[in-house]
Amino acid sequence: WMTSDAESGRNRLRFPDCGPRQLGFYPIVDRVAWMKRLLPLGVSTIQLRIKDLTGAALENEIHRAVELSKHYNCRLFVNDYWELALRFDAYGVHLGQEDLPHADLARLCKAGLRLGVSTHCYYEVARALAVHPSYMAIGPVFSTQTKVMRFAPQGLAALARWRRSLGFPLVAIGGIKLNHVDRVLAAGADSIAVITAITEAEDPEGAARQWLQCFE
Ligand code: TZP
Ligand code: MG
Repeated sequence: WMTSDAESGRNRLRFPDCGPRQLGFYPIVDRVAWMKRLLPLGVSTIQLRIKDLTGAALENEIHRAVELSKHYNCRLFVNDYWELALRFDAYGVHLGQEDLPHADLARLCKAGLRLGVSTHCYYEVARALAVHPSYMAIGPVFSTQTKVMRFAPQGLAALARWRRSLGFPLVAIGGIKLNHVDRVLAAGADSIAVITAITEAEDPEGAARQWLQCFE
């Protein structure tokens, strides 16, 4: 979980990769109830992003999510709650830049959890590089109503530039709809993370099936 830097001789964190299966279609949901609908369809990467629970309700939700993810052999990234992810042995954790200083990254890494990090600009990519995450999320690619963003949409050209300079798996996020998939993948994303394209779809299961087909 540590690698020795040849030049400086110092040890550095290195989070595990996500295995040979592409991260692919990567829905982000806020409840186990969503996972119960999506995992049976073959979704193999998912993020549980809870912003409205605390205490026992939060713990229970994350615990059940981890159990369900193991049952379906799905890679579950827990957003924010890295200690609960550790306690329940989740596949991985997804952290924003503001979370990084508060998380015990060495402990997470040593325990073998994967780490995804959000990035929105050059400076944040540079910070993410320092922890050698399992993937980097690049966003927002397009404008999104789902989260108040301090950053303007980066667009496909920026995504393609990041692809040329970064060897990490790249997860594109932000305002991405089914009709964008070909262009986002052509720009070099390994995976596409979406919230409303699924959760606000008239037929979320039908939409998820279509997304999964795009990655086959
Ligand atoms: N981080 C960057 S954009 C975003 C997050 C959490 C929201 C993505 O939601 P949507 O509905 O797919 O635009
Ligand atoms: Mg966060």
